[in-house]
Amino acid sequence: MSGVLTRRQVLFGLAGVGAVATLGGCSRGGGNGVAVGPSAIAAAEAARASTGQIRDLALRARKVQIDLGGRTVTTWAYGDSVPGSALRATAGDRVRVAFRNDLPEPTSVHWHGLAIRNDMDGVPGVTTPEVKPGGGFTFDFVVPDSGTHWFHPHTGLQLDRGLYAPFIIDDPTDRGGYDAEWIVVLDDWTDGVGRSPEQILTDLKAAGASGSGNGMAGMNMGGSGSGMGGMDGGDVDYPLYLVNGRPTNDPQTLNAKPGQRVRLRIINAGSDTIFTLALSGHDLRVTHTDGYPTTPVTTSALRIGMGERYDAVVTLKDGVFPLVAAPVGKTGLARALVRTSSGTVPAPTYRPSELGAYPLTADALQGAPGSALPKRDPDTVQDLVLGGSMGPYVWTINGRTYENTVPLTIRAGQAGRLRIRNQTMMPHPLHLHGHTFQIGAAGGSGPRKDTVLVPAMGSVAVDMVADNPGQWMVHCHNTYHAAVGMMTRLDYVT
Ligand SMILES: [Cu+2]
Repeated sequence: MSGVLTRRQVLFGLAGVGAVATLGGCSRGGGNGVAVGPSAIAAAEAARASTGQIRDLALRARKVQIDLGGRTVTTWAYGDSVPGSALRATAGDRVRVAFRNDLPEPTSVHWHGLAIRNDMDGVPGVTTPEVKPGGGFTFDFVVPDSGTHWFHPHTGLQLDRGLYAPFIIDDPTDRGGYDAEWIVVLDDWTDGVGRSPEQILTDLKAAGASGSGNGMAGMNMGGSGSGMGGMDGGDVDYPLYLVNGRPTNDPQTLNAKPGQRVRLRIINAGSDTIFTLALSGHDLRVTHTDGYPTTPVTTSALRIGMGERYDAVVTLKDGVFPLVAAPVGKTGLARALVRTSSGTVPAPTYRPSELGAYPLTADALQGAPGSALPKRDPDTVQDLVLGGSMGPYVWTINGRTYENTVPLTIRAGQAGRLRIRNQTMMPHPLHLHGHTFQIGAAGGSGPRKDTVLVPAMGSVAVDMVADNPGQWMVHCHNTYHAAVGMMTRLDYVT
């Protein structure tokens, strides 16, 4: 790695510490200025419903060589593979993850979608110490949330390497209703094939500074994957798009029998790519988003932003069927193959007609009965204005980058409403740590989520309850947007 990257990453971490220091709240062990400290975090942990089961898990970040369709690529990953092996636990388990960093740089692990204790959230400089090369950290927390979740670093651009893996939390009351389960992880891939993530960011900044960025680099007007002509999906064209770490010329084959019902657990681990997903010849019956059950909805195609998860049940037909994810506004495809009998495999470029259907997004979903937050008027209403541009390459929340952010605040027990307004020409997946929110009003029909794709020039209001004290990141889940500042915090205050 270049010295420039190391320095930039250090600055990235220090920016958080600096911003915290100016709050002047009571300090706790790690130099953290959170106004609601360790005792509140411990009390919240003690109050979490627990199965009493302890689950010891191990995780190692390391440099690995992987095969991408016949090309040997060196990247960073969890364990031996991309994605890393899924971790699994049951809601209410106390999970202890012995993490070891064998990367040449400091890293961190964020448990995306799990509303766990703040000091285990894995954000260096805010919640959890970074893990030095050769070092380790034991994460120790009760997992409250069943569903399809995942984990990744919260350090620089590391997510745009191979550092991601599913974290599946089983619901002991789930009646199932399916014969098999497939985890489907989508990603946009450059490391070792195209430019490095650091070079991509350098290029985006240079193009932005020279004026050649000026909106154009992000305006992929082809709209080939979008089903909505001209939709601006991201800033970066990637050489490869992957399903479960495999490119289209070497797809994974998922085997089952005709008539079987399979639960797909779909995770978008991409850094700069929204995908539209379809299974050729099949409808998808969407049952969950971000781990929470929804009223089931049948759709031909599903749009999924970075960080979002959807579960869908499919009843399989007889044959061979591409499961295809098209990058919105970009050229290329990601795919796996579903095989229930003999049949011809369509060409790698084959686009199922289902991709042409209007894709389902979270705003078309309703939360399942019992999934809503208690109906309640908000005690505090706060705005998040998403701004920025390609030239200069700067992305902001409330007009500020993270190093100058003015955190949102809330008191423990309050109901909060976040009004998110996107004033840019591209969608941003906004992610809140440590909580789920309800789209629309608490007690309404909207689904519960932790990541919401806010349309270009659109707005979304979400309600949440301050039941997990600490300092929590609120940020765009585009890796490059977050790296240049599209992050803020929600700080509990007394
Ligand atoms: Cu963004």
